Amino acid sequence: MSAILPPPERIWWNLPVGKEEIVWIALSLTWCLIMFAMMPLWHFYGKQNLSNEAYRITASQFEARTKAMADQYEVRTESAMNIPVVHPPAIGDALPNGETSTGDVYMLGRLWQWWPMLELEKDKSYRLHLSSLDWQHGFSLQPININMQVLPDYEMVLTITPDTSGEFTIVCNEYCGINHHTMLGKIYVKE
Ligand SMILES: [Cu+2]
Repeated sequence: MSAILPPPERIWWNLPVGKEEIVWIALSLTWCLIMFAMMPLWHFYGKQNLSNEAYRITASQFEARTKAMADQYEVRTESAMNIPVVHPPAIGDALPNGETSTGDVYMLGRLWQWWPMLELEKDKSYRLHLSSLDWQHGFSLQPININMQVLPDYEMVLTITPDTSGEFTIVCNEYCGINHHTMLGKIYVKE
């Protein structure tokens, strides 16, 4: 049989299916169903999902809250870029007015910086609020690899408990313009 002859008269879907083909279809269908079931299972048992919440907020509201926190809890500035380093109280810490802290800490993304820098304490919990003042940025905490999309008009709140002390760098991992590669931030975790 060659390609210059017309195809044989036959109805292909009435022909018997080869055994190998049936085996492959059964294998791929089984794998498909396993993967499908893993999506909800892994959501609950994989522990890779961040415990985050999202709220609507305007850029000016978020900027005002971030600035208020930075003004209140600034401990020093980093000489190179003059960015304040802020040491806010954690969830449950006693405040000077006798109340306990809700541990709300703020960090904003904008062209092209993460502001301010945070100094947190190991094994204490915080509610980290993230938003953007202009357009989309990506919060990527290195080297432990926490990733969040940071969008204007939305405030993402992550409940975090740093369990390792040291210096953690935040890089922007959503391309945001000519100085995207310089958009670096810092979180210090003290013992
Ligand atoms: Cu960015």
